[in-house]
Amino acid sequence: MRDRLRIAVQKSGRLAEPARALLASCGYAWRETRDHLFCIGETMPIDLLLVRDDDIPGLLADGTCDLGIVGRNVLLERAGECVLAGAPAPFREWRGLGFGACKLALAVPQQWGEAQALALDGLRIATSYPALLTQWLDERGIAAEVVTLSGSVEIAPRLGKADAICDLVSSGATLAANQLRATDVLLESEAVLAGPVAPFGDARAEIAALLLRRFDAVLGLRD
Ligand code: PRT
Ligand code: ZN
Repeated sequence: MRDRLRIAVQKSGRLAEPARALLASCGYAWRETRDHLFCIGETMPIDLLLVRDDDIPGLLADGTCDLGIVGRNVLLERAGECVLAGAPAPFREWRGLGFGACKLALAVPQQWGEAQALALDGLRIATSYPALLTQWLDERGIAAEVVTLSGSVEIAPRLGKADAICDLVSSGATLAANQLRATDVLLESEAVLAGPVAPFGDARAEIAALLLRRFDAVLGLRD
């Protein structure tokens, strides 16, 4: 039985500041501990754990954190890994939060013609999202090779490591700088509040409900 809610938030990076701003606009105030990894809530029984975004699904899965603020792309990739391994994901999206918008898109060299861009069979596609890409290819019966890279995906075609890529795009400037163009969008992403599949069975349920009401009020005002 737990009577405080623990939320995992990105420590630094694109979602870190807007996530804290959203929590603050809900009337939530906190103080950081000396290690800068844990924040103790002062106005609500909620504590924050500051982590890398990639760690958030795992922290939800093992119960270290109750909720997390993370990109839908990261959450669904981990969910996809679970499904490919034959197990249901132990977490789900609770709310879209309206910031951190981007697309997971397939991109091909700019000089490719339309027909070539559509014929993905037999090609190597570099990505940091192998589960989402594999699902997408399988749904379409496309037999392409998924090349998993942890970073610098956009440069893979120029290095000869892949023919096409599947990566996050926001402004498109990085694709253009690498002479690539987006063809298909696999996922429309934004930051989401992620939580368990089943409701909490203790005092955390009430705290989570209060936080959700405040999120909804703040997000409603922003629309
Ligand atoms: O350190 P940590 O592991 O926590 O952070 P990180 O470096 O893995 O993540 P971070 O902070 O870069 O991104 C966190 C989340 O922000 C992502 O998971 C997405 O949900 C979201 N997001 C929104 C983006 C972008 N926009 C984005 N543009 N994540 C990455 N990018 C990349 C894009 O792939 C490209 O390489 O930024 C580059 C610039 O994009 P363009 O299209 O504007 O040129
Ligand atoms: Zn990361």
